[in-house]
Amino acid sequence: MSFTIEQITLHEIRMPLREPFRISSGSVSRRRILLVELRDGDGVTVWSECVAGEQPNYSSETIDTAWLALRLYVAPRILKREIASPEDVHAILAEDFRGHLMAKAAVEMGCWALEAVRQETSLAQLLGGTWRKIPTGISLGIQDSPMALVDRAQQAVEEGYRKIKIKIQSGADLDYLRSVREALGEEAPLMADANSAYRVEDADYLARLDEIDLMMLEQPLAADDLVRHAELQKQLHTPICLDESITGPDKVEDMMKLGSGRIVNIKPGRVGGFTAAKAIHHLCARHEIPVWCGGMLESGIGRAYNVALASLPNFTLPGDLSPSRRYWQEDIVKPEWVMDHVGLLTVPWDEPGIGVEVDRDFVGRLTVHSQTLV
Ligand code: OSB
Ligand code: MG
Repeated sequence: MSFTIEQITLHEIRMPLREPFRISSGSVSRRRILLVELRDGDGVTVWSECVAGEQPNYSSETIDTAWLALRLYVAPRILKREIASPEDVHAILAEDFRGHLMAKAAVEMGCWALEAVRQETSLAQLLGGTWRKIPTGISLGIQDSPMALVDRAQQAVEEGYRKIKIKIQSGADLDYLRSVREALGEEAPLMADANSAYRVEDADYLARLDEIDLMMLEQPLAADDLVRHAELQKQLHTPICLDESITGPDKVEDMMKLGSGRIVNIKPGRVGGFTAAKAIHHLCARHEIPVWCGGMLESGIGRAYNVALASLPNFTLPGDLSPSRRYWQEDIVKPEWVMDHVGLLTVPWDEPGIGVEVDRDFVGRLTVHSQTLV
């Protein structure tokens, strides 16, 4: 059964992080989060989240550019239009409309959640999920000293996390990672994420990471530079995982052709939504490329979408899908996202839609700005 979106409301909320999160290209201590509320012709309402940050340091999009793109370009294409299936939304938003993938994804993914509610099924089942529990990793920001990092990593292992990702940059890399490896032992599942902090000229230096035996090195070079990632991968035993570089299935094809990496981080918000995320997942599965679900410090709403996606079968590595408490004093969904003591998060499997309730009163108190589009 087709549906129409009658109303889209944008909300900006502010949520302080429990601890500042520092990556090579910037730091954030309070998130400005863009939530999207979609209402269909039957009055069914769903919430989604745009994963853009406040600054254009991860991608060119920000919460402010996404707001503008949603209002001026995305909403007018979607509102009042008969939509036969959420699978059609990607193409509607792709035609003669470049970029703005995070803005598009917020609406595209919301349409999948809406369809799930309408079919009285869970988002995970609608997407073709199979896993009922998701192994969880933690992403640790750059710390002031190797000792401080070792403390945080040790604590994470005790809490049950199945993968410890360590943000690195020049001046906070080899020594930091070596200290953690020594403290946690050779079996500890460690990886590093550079967020494009290096150049291909650093290849000899980065090759020293091989001794530390990381699961992978995420996005060492620039987002648009698959060619140099391939040069670098030839000089490393450590597998390269691409994050920022992968904006669609075509980039995965390029990665495979060139040899730019061996693992893919899928963030549905980064690739324009679930249709592209599923296509990337299926392509990687066919070529035996492991994938995992990345995170963007989402609220409990964005997390629900990531968890549903991570239930697909080729998500075989732990995702950056930490429980609500890792980020927030109090999350905006009930129940909050929790991880058990062996690092597993439960996929809402039988509840219709995203599987968590949005605490509207709390969202209202956190809201600084709203705009309804019809
Ligand atoms: O590169 O994966 C990244 C957060 C903001 C921007 C980029 C990244 C990240 C993370 C956080 O690593 C992962 C999480 O949400 O826990
Ligand atoms: Mg990353």
